[in-house]
Amino acid sequence: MFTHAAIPRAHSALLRMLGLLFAALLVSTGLGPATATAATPTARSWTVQVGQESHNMGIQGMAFGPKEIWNNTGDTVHWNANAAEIHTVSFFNAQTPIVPFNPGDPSLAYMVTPTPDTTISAPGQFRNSGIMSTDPGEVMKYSLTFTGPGDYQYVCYVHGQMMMGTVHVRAAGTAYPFSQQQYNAQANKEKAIALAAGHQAKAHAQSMATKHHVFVGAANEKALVMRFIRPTVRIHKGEKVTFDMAMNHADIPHTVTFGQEPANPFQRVGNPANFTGGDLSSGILLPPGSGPLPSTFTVTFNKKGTFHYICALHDGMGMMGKVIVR
Ligand SMILES: [Cu+2]
Repeated sequence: MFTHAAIPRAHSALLRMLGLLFAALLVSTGLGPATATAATPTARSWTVQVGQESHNMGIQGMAFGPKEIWNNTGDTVHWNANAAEIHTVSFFNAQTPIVPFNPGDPSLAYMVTPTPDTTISAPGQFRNSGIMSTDPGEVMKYSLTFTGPGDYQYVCYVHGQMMMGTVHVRAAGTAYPFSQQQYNAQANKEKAIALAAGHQAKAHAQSMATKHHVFVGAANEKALVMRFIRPTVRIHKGEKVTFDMAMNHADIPHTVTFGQEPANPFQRVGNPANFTGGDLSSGILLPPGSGPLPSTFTVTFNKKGTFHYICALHDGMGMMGKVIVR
């Protein structure tokens, strides 16, 4: 398991970003009433939640809460990280398009690089939060003051078209259609929708899993399940277990890693055809149809014992399991 103490922060952040390679296919609330800012006496500030998660982090939602807000010129919007999963708040344009997230590609560095501006005056201007998460060391809060009217569309580059939002900015003095409390209620609704979608994906995977066929996460267009589905299986010596990405209908990478976690999660370690304990790792697994990397990992257990494993990318969210061999 990676810990913040064991490896440098930048390394950890890179690995977590790698944990979201290709994810592009696919918020508790309430900071109280809006308050006036010093810059403009009548300006207000608004809060939007970024992502949502279940209490145990096993389900990660892919929505802004709320997805749309209406404010006025001079107002400021604060986006608050609301989950361990990484997200961005990105006002994109033709030069900084929404394409599959791959932090390893230098031409996509714009996706993970924060812009220094604190204001935006027209739709089409590029602004980016960088990687947001409740994890220490990542961006917890991102703020922009809107100095011109328009409909500003933004995206989370990590999750692409599945996670978009809009800020509608009108002339100063225009009546506000909703209060922050109403937006908070909308954010709670977004959270409930995302968690329900995650529970549904998990339940479906559970109905298909067997002791010889464990699903490595599950995902749909609203939520990611950061769990092995049947995390504990009991088998006999000489039997196989297949770890399968097939329940991920959104692109998300995972690993199956026994023993020592390799420094590079892409690295394959050990011989899965004859596992008798020690270090064994699948390397990065991707959902079927997501590219050249494998979507399954089959292990033959040739020794009695209890063998613990993790997803090297998401163990911090509790993604781990065990195989008990008798
Ligand atoms: Cu994982």
